Amino acid sequence: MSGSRALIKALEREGVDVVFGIPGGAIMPVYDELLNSDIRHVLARHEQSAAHMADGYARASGRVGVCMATSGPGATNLVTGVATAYMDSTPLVAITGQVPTSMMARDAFQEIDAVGIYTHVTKYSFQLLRPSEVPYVTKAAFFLASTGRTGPVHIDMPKDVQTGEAEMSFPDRVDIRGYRPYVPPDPAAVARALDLLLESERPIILAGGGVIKSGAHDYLLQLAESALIPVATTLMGKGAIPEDHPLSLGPVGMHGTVQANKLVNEADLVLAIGVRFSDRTTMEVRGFAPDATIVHFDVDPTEVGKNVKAHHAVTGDLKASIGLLLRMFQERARAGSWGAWRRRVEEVASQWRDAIVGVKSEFSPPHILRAMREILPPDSVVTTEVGQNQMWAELYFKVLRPRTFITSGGLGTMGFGFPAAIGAKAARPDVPVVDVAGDGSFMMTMNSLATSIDEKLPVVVVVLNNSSLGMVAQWQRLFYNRRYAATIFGANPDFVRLAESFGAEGVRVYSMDEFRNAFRTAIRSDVTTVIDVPIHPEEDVFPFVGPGRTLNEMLLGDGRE
Ligand SMILES: Cc1ncc(C[n+]2csc(CCOP(=O)(O)OP(=O)(O)O)c2C)c(N)n1
Repeated sequence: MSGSRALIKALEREGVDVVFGIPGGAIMPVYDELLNSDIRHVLARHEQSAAHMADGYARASGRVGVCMATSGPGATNLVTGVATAYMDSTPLVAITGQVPTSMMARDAFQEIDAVGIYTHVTKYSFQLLRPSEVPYVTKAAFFLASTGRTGPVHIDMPKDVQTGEAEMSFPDRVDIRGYRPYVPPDPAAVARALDLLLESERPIILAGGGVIKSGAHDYLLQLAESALIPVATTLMGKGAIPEDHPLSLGPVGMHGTVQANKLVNEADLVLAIGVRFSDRTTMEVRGFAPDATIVHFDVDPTEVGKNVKAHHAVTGDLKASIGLLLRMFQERARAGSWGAWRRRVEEVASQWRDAIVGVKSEFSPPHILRAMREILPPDSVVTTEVGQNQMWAELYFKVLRPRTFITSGGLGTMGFGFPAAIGAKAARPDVPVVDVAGDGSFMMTMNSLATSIDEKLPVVVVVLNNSSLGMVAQWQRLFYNRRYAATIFGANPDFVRLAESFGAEGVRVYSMDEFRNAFRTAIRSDVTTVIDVPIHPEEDVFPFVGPGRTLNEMLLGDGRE
């Protein structure tokens, strides 16, 4: 059997149903073999978008996303998408073609040291050198991507490895020396965490993306409800608890909610679960929860103490750890504790829960996002681009289910949201998928309109159109004396006609009523719809914790701090 046939067979054995990519000379044998398979191929229009599609697919489904590109420029174009996945721990397998082994290290046409590049943005980068290695390496790639702290894995496949023949044996499991991803929690460490929790007077849970990835959200909710502890999240943790739940405070951070930022800083214990304490979450780290004992649960021991000193840590499988903590809590629970803290939490939360701060009109992004939530069924998937659009979504779109909010939290990649939405739609054709976009970000990957039409993967793009690189302009308004260096667009395309030229629907709205009508229609449409929402160019996102500030130094946009 050829290496290409073995690769496709190995993908089939992993249950892969869709691959996102673009072919080229150095990967043609694999593409040819794809024609003999039931695996669907979704043709992207730029490899970066192919990787974002695989990422969106993976995050929406909980499965491993697969993307594919040719050597050289295909491999380099794919990198941003793979790096985005790496920063957000998305399980991905990225396959790149490579020049034949006999041509390697000769600056052959479209040769690039892909392993050298990918090593820095993946859990592991494999280079195949013999066809017989294909089954094992593919199995190992999926195993690495989907276990422990999940993440992208790269396979570089020279063309002669694709065409070469070998006796293949497909392993059912792989054993990778030194890699033991499943670590059960240490019961003594969990018991100590519970002691600290029960000794505390003002506990708060900080839930991160790890809760969603590990599937610990049900245990988390039961723990919060049995103990009546408030739950704040990170940006990546949105959806770890339904955000309309009375115990949910929303996200913490640069653009966190007032209640979450305030209460994290008043807490005397932070139960941090599956978080990496990103600087966008903690802000000035010396002022982060200054009076709190930090108890950190994470699958990845290298996260403990990396950014914030943990007083106590429990490392290992997060779902098992939180499940055990819940059981121990239920065995030892004291009734009626934390009453004064609960009253304080409710006092702050009730004041701010439904607040919209610092907007210029009733037709502003926070109102748009609220209207989206009212209209969308709870299990709809929302992706975001990067910039103000993302932060408005963070603040004002309440996520009700895990895996329904997909955003580039770590790398902050403009252009992520639209292809990620298309990937999510491939995973969840049964639910509406919406990308909350800025005009700048949308212009980075809007050629994916062709993919969404061709492949019948309809999504809705809501372009919050301020004719500028809004987030950078906001910083210029606040910190650079309104000096707009390279942030104001002169000529934006007409997004309605642009959409129509691809065979998509386009509509422009000027009021909340028009938006609601257009959005209701769009989420039922069987073609992609771009809704252009011209907004006031100086709408800013608030609350805002400025760089170098602590979480309780929030700007509210109306002169208030
Ligand atoms: C690929 C990439 N380039 C540059 C940036 C820096 N950056 C962050 S936000 C932003 C502006 C985004 O503009 P737009 O997409 O229109 O969204 P808005 O902030 O207006 O909502 C820029 C340029 C980035 N995050 N990603």
